[in-house]
Amino acid sequence: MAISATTSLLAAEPQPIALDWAATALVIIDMQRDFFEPGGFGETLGNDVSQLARAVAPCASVLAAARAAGILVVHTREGHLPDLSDAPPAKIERGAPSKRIGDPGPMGRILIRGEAGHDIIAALYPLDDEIVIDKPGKGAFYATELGEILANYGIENLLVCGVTTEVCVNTTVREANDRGYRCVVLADCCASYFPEFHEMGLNMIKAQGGIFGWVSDSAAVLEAMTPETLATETTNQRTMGASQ
Ligand code: C5J
Repeated sequence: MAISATTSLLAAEPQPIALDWAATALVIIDMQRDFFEPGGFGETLGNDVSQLARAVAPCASVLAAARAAGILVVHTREGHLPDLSDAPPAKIERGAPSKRIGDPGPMGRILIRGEAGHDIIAALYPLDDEIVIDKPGKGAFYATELGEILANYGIENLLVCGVTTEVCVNTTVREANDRGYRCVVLADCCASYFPEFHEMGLNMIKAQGGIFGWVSDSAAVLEAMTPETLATETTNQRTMGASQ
């Protein structure tokens, strides 16, 4: 990887990774009311939605740091068109939820674009100039413009946060891995309705020498990404360059 003025080393497993922040995007997956709040899609599936709350504060701290450092921020939302034309019948019919996708609920129709439940939670709400990708599937690359946008910005590395670890986070990381991105999943910025799936979802990414990518956390990112750290890295690299 080319060393640039904005490259620094991020503590991660299975090994630290050098990230060029200018080629890195923060991707925040599906932090929507439909997954976090009672009456939404997650709860209709029988899940304890309170399990996801632990990821919010760490993710908010990384989001604030990324904004301060000028890192590209991308938010995603899982959901469907009001006429359900982008929702496969196999997805709608599956299982025995208390309400199905498109049914009316307390936050509007379940998992439908434009409804209150589809919106991103207040603590992580996108700024007006941030990219929001609406996706009909679990993976953020499937049937979206994400790949084209990342290419236009020269992005090579993704810091990935969001819910749920083993479903949309894992699917997106696998899609990104096949497209050549280096993915770093931030463990405490992700959550699952099933803590054991969260752990295994992370293990699957970092096993076998990082078969799908790396796992790090919010503290490591905050240390590596501050404007001061970036300035120090820049100074170090200038010094190294001068002594060569
Ligand atoms: C799920 C997601 N779990 N965003 N969606 O259905 O992970």
